[in-house]
Amino acid sequence: MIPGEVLEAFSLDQSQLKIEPIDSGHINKTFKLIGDRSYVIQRINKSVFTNPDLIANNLRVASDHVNKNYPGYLFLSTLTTSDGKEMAYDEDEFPWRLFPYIPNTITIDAVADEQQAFRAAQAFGRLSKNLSGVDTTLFSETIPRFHDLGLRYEQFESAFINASQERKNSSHELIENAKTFAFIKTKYEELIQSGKLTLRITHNDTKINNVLFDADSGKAICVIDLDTLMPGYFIYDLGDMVRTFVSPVGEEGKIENVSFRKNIYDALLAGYLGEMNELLTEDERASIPFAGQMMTFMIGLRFLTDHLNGDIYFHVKKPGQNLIRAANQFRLLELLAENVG
Ligand code: GN1
Ligand code: MG
Repeated sequence: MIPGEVLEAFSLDQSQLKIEPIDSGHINKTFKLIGDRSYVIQRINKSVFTNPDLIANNLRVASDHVNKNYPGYLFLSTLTTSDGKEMAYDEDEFPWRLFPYIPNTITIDAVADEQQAFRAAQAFGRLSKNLSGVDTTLFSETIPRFHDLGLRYEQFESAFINASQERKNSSHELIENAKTFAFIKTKYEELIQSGKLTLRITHNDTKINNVLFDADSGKAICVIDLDTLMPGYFIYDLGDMVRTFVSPVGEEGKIENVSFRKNIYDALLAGYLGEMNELLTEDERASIPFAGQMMTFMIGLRFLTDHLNGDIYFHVKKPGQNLIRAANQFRLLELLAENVG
């Protein structure tokens, strides 16, 4: 499962470790290594992250900044190989990196209550706040134009043009649905062009399962999955929290169980704004209600695009899985349009 040369590079002894896959990501491969000291090891998807050194560079800049300015803050950095590198390459040239496993922590796939929503949103807000003084030009985009909704819409349109008839048929209804929400893309482009949003360092993957909670106290310990920590707009982080916190079921859940929980929305906003409110401009605050719709539309589109493309980007375990995800997201989008704004 994990190439010997990689374990060796990190001076890990396979015979002393139990290896368990961690199944929640759609892009990278992740394993828990259980032993006297436990770790998390991850293989980076090199077709998605075509320049993994950019990730390592961003994380170095970020960790230097927070360690210097906020010494008590837990920023999860990678452990280095025996020759001091952040990544070890296997024979197929996949980069791997190693993290310490933080004992007694858990991740969750759906928010149970307001306190969880508040704590998780506070954790993501604090990361951005602690990075607000850093020079954003020191960071690179690890995936160019990652959250550019205009680009994502174009990718959807060209996937439609190139899709097989079978894939088009199976997603016909969702395609029509997506088109009715195209106004969100227009609104996004106007907002970006207006220059009203400040470029900040954002996490860009603020799903609820990217927060580690203490298993006993339920406190948020730190945020994880920092591959897309890079310049972005606050609506990306806030929006992805809305997308993944407000419904009692995640993006794989049954469509009839998707719902909008106003109390959770309010709690997450309170947690995030408790950290970020003072940094946001008045114009930015005015776009708070747009954030959730924009990100939910974008991720829904990305799942639909991948279905049309033949499931080449997000990991799928069964046929039609991207379609289920997209349908779930478009249902949530309808609910957000009715309830927020
Ligand atoms: C991917 O692999 P994972 O689960 O951390 C994706 C995110 C999506 C998310 C949807 C690099 O994240 O943008 O929001 O799936 N990451 C990348 O669940 O595309
Ligand atoms: Mg991720």
